[in-house]
Amino acid sequence: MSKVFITCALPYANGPCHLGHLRSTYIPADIYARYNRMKMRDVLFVCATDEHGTPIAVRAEEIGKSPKEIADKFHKMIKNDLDSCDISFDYFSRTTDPIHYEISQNFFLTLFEKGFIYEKVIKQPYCDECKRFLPDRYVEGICPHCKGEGARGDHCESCGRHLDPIQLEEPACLICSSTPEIKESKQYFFKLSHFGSELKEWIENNHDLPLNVKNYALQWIKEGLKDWILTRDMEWGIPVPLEDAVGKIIYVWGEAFLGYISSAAQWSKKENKPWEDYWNDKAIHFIGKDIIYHHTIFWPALLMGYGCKLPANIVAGEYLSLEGKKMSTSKNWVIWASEFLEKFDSDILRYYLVVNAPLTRDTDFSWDDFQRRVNDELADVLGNFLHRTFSFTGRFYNGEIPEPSALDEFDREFKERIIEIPDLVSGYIEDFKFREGLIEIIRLAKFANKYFNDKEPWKTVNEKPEDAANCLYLCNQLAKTLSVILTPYIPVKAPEIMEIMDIQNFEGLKWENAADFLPAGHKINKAKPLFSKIDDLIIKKEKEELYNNLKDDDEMKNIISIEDFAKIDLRIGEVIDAERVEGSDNLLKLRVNVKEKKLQIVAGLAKKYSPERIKGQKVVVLVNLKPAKLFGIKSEGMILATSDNLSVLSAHNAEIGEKIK
Ligand code: B3M
Ligand code: ZN
Repeated sequence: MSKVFITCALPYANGPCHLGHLRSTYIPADIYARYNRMKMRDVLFVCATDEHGTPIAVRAEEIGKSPKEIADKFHKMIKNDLDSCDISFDYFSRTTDPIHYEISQNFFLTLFEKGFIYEKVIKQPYCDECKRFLPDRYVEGICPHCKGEGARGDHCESCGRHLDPIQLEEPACLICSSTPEIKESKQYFFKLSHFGSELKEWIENNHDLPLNVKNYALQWIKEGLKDWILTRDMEWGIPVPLEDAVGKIIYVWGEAFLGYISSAAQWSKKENKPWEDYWNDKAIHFIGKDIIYHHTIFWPALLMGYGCKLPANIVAGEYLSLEGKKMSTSKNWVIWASEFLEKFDSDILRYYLVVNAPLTRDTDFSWDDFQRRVNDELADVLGNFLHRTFSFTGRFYNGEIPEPSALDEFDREFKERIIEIPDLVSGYIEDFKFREGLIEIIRLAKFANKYFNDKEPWKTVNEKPEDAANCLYLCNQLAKTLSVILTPYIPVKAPEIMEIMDIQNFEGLKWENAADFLPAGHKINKAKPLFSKIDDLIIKKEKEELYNNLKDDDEMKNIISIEDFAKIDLRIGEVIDAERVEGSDNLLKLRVNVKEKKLQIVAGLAKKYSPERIKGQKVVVLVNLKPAKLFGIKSEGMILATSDNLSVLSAHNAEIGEKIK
């Protein structure tokens, strides 16, 4: 039996789970794990809470508790959240477990002995007020790469790059806000730079890696890899297992990955099966997109150094926004898993978060859209199909699946589609296209409703009973097939369908048998509604609560009326002339023809567009912007472009001067 080792990124034990975590990582991984079990593969699905690192230490300091107390509390909460969402881990551990310490220290030592970890005295920010070095999150400043504000000592949220704390511009101590001085300290470094070409080859030749993951990874390798500092001067963490490293701990990212292994090792001990067999067969990491760097570069390099098989794949889910705005836990613009799951079934959440968008795209949670999908798709399409099938069977056939006779063309088409659906869905799931699989299922349920309507069994049951019997025979078969292939997606409701159909032993149901037909005469139980609609009032209440809890309503004040929008005069313009602004590597001076007039616009596009490249392009221009001077040059409008990678919004098919509204 082939084996699969499946992991989810380890949640930091400094806060509960919200819908974003569930969407990007835990639900997709769980679908995959459940599906693989149904394919009769031997699955080991593990996770743990990540309990070290400065976020937890900082939080502990802020509220006057010990980091372990915080970790204890959130480990419990997170475990609860994931259980409530039916994430079917085989083992869920913690990085404060003694086994994890042992495995991490041994891993560190091996790399040290192999020469992939070396000592170096470096300059580090030191806070004279707090009398200590400021690792990672203890210092904040401006990212040297993207100039993003609030970058942390180890990582920039805006551009996703790994940082060195002394690279930060305008650094400040997070605890006391004073400007740190720079002091020397001995640290241990991992020779990441040594692995550049090996990593490149591995990534390029891994054809299973999803494109979003691959592209990020290659882009970083292109920028060149620098050695990673692997230790910190702080208390909370796993001590560096070397005699002359007193007071130093292993950097959280230097041990967190081993949580995958230490969690599996505990499972091994319990089950008396070697986790190594699973790892060596096929390991798949499910993560959020913010840690692609860590999983495609840093972790594989550590494994190469250690001399261990690399993961087979890394699947990265992108972000979830909320009602069109970035989630923010500090502003309370967030939906916590526990609160949501107290009020709604986990299955409808799983359904919505999967069907909403492909994993490789950012998407939005909106209460209205959630209601619409649940009501239209789960209740009206899927629920309705199942309910009418079961009630009709109960009413007209005494609950027994009727005997079919000669099928007509429509029946045969329907039958074909029932037989084909498990493979179709399976193909998508194997490719991590969970949404596409689900959409095929709903599409077939829609088709089944149409089939039922067109066949009118309520009429033919008297007039042409063999037609009605064929119809109900096939509808019951589809219901059965759906109950199997929906199991990875909605693991609570799918068994309920099986219960109604009196299918025994659903725990052991195999994917391969999903489209095996039940015999005519098989007796089903009484129908009961499976998916109910969500009332408008409930959604209204949830929305009110969300907006009322928003801590910072500044952004809401930013909402503009249609009248405000009407003031914005956007036109299509053509860049007729372009030159660099002397003394600036950012700015271009452009002449833009918007038909009525020609505007001079100074635009910060030079990092992406040369004058030659922008010239002749049709662009979107804000023409009624109050003129301003940039670098002493008058600018009479603004070119619309994305803020991060400066892609100018183009408008090939529009006419120059056209108004946008
Ligand atoms: N604890 C959480 C995150 O950055 C972090 C993941 C560790 S995975 C080894 O999303
Ligand atoms: Zn940055």
